[in-house]
Amino acid sequence: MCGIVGYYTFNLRRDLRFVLDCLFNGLKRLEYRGYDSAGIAFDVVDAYPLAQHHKDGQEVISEENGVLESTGPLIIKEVGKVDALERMTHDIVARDQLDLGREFRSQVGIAHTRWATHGPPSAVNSHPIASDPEGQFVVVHNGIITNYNLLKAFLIKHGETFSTETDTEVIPKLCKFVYDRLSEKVPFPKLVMEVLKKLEGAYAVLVKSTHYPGELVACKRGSPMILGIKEEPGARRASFSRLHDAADTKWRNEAIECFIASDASAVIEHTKRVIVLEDNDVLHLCGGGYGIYNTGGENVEEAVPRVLLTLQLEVEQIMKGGYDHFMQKEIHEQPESLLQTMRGRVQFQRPAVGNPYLTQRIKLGGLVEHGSTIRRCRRILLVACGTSYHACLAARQTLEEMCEVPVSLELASDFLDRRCPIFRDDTCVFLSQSGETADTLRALEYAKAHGALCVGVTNTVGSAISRMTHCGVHLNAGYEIGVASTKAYTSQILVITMMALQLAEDSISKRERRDSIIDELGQLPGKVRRVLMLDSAMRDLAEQLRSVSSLLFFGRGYNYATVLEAALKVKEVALIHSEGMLAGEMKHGPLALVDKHMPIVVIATRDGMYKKMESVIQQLLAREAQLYIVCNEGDESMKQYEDKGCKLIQVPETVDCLQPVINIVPLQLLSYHLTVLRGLNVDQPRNLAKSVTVSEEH
Ligand code: UD2
Ligand code: GLU
Ligand code: MG
Repeated sequence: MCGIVGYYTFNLRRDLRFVLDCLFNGLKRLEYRGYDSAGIAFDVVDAYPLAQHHKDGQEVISEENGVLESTGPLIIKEVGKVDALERMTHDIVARDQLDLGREFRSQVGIAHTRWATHGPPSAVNSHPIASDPEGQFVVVHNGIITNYNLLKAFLIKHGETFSTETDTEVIPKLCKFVYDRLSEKVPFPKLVMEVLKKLEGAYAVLVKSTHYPGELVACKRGSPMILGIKEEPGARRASFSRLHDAADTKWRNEAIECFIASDASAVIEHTKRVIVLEDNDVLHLCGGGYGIYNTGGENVEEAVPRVLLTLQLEVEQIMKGGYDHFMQKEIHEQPESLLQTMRGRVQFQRPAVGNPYLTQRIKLGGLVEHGSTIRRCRRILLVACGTSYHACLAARQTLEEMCEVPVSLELASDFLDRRCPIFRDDTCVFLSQSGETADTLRALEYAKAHGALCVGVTNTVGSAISRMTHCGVHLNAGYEIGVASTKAYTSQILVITMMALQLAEDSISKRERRDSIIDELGQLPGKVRRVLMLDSAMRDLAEQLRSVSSLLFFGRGYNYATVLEAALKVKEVALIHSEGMLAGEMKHGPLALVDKHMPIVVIATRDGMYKKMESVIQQLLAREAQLYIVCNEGDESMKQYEDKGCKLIQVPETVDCLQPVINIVPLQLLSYHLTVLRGLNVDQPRNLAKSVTVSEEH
């Protein structure tokens, strides 16, 4: 959830303007994750100033050290958007007569976008949060410290006073508490490790301190964080092998520039060389070098090796690429993203009849080893939150049909609340676009501890879920930035469907059905491209519906998921009350809501539910509802409803179990256009974050 940005440089002479630009650009890249407030802290005094000599009345600046300074940083924070914070910062810089052109030899800047969990969004509760007015320890934090109450009570007993309502404040306070009681000074990371011992919960944290000028410590557990290292051509990579402190002058001649962030999007414009920090890692930046230690290891004083990866991600990839909004771009990307999800995994041509070696038309590399275990399991549980849960619902029937084992669906939070019984012969599948969704992650930990086989389905290689599961499948749908998930949803449905097909590959009786589904997989991207041509029709529809106070969706069978997902989209981005209803439940309550003022979208594409949906349409018409019917192209019998004032949304036909992939697309477009027409923020709906990496205390 939300974002952390850190900037560290040594021996590179960067001016203040550059430092501020790095921090603010980084925060802007992370905006898509959703946030309610933002803040930064940066040095106004150089920790390693250039020494000044006077020679013949001329000032000469040399690289040897001047006096080490240790003044608190400037901290600026406010509720609202990063842009506003940036303007405010420049006003303060001007007011304080700070010179933007002044070069720093060393700079430690930290920045944060907050999605409040403890304490309402306010300037005071925003991060960075300091231990005291002098800013002896200053911290930014993503995540939740679950035992903060105990720690806070402890610190208050020892005379500390708290100025924020956040859980975060215990971190800088504890740093100061521990520091004040040291008998001799210890290296900065060592001090932070002492504090970490006391913390429970999830965090990604950056700490800077006046007691350790020109040093930065970063640590993480549960929340993501990466380190980008910019290497000058020919530069030697200065990594420490052991814990050490700034007094060690060995690193004084090296130059280094580092960018720390919650994800790669904030780093790649500076460098493609990154290290993904692991849980319990403590990163120390000091002088011209860096060291990574792990508190889970045997010897915390010894640096742990971490691979320096080269990112393939391009800046353009995360830009809007010609579209007005990310959500719009991602909706239109679906023909491509679906193809990517299938690439290298599906044999689109039917094998020659009688060839026994070519029956395997689906190959999900990640499931090969565990396939037989999954086939033998007692039941399959699909665990997810939000949109990912809807994808499970859409594909559940196919999984049941192909595997012939009970498949149950679990909302991750409810699964944990109930402490659902899990057995060693269960297979639990965890779906999350980001792979970092906190509730899903906790559910995974729980199921793993109970001995179930855990399978991940995520869009993010290297994400927590991807790493923690026994096996799994990556969506390969490409970066998804819009907070409202669109292309990940359709790829998720596809992946579970492919999983079902692969698990049933030995079944002769299901062969014909399997082949007909796989044949349609090949047609799917083309059909989705065709349904996207409804864009302007959906815009017109949005125009008609823009001021309704409520919008209902009715569907059943495979398309129960479609109506839940469509309603979620309309709620989360267009901020219109909306509900998706199982049409089979209509008579058990919802029908009471229906009158001539109620707009209702009904899914009546041709599948086993078609007749039942027709009867639903008739009952709704009898109550004079305004109907919008999603039906197949060329469905003549639906035309009669057009004459009765219903509007038809005609979509290409595919095999029943893949129809939800097509049906959701016009409804995604509808919610997108509703949002734009209502003048709302499409990519960052209010109160929502892209990856919800905090859960309600479990
Ligand atoms: C892998 C490579 C792909 C290409 C292909 C060639 C990766 C990430 N993918 O794709 O680049 O070389 O092979 O055949 O290197 N996994 C989990 N949990 C999850 C998701 C995945 O444990 O939530 C595991 C999975 O079991 C597998 C690995 O991660 O061992 C890669 O999964 P994948 O879906 O990317 O695998 P594949 O074969 O499509
Ligand atoms: N729990 C912290 C707070 O409420 C951090 C929230 C975040 O990750 O942004 O301030
Ligand atoms: Mg979501």
